[in-house]
Amino acid sequence: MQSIRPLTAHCKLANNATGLPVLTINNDSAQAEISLFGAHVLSYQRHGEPASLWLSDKAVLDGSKPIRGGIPLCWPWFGPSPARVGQGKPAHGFARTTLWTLDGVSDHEDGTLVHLSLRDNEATRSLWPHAFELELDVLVGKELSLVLTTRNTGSSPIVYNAALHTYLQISAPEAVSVSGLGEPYLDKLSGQDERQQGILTLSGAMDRIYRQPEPVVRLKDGARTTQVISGNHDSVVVWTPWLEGASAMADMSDDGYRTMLCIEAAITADAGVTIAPDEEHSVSTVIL
Ligand code: TA6
Repeated sequence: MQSIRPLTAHCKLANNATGLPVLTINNDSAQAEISLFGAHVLSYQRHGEPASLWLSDKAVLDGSKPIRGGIPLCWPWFGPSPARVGQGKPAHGFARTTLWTLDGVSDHEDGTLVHLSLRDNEATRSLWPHAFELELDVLVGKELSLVLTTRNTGSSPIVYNAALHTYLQISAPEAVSVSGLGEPYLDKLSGQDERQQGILTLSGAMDRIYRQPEPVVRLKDGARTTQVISGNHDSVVVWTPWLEGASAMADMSDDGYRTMLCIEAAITADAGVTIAPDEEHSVSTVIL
């Protein structure tokens, strides 16, 4: 890290080895790192506990591609670009590969609050021809809380999809189970609609959109339980690439799949969410 600039008693801004600005937070409850490239939470760890988030040991941190791990923000679409946007645009949108503006950091009793924003510009309009203001509020405390707010600053309605694509750290796939996902899901690997029977365990590649999740999804990993509490989403995505997927990715070690599981608060409905001019919509997740 170079040119370190203290912003508050508990937060510093510095450029990483490749020049990307990264916030480092270390307060009474936890430590975390947030890259301004993508408004991407790279790490979060409560003091005295194992890390909550997984970051690939091969993650590319120079701004040349999306970062593998942490919490990428998929916005304003999820997955491949939908027909209404035009095919062939970057997967998961452009929020995760754009440099955001740091609007403010403040220390509070319940943690350190970071406010980041992104407005439309020539580059974003070339991919998505809309006027918008996107804001991310991150609270780093005994819990990690993210609120992603989309504001329509244009004169016609906008439609968006999104995901807070959270990579959770696990000890081993055999050690974990997930509850609170609800029953109906789309299995993206087979393209079939299925129903979850009981709690979810892991035994192979999985890419699922759970369409009626409970507000709290619980990841049990041995004696540890992590709660993912989300709001204003329409689905929860569960993804693990397993060995076959991991070995096909340049930015993940072959055995990387053994220590991560994505549980993502998402807006995945084809219709997305429509926001009228001057209106806004937020989607949120809390890792507890
Ligand atoms: O959230 C699951 C997913 O959409 C998968 O289909 C999988 O490909 C993953 O995200 C990672 O996408 P990325 O573009 O980051 O490689």
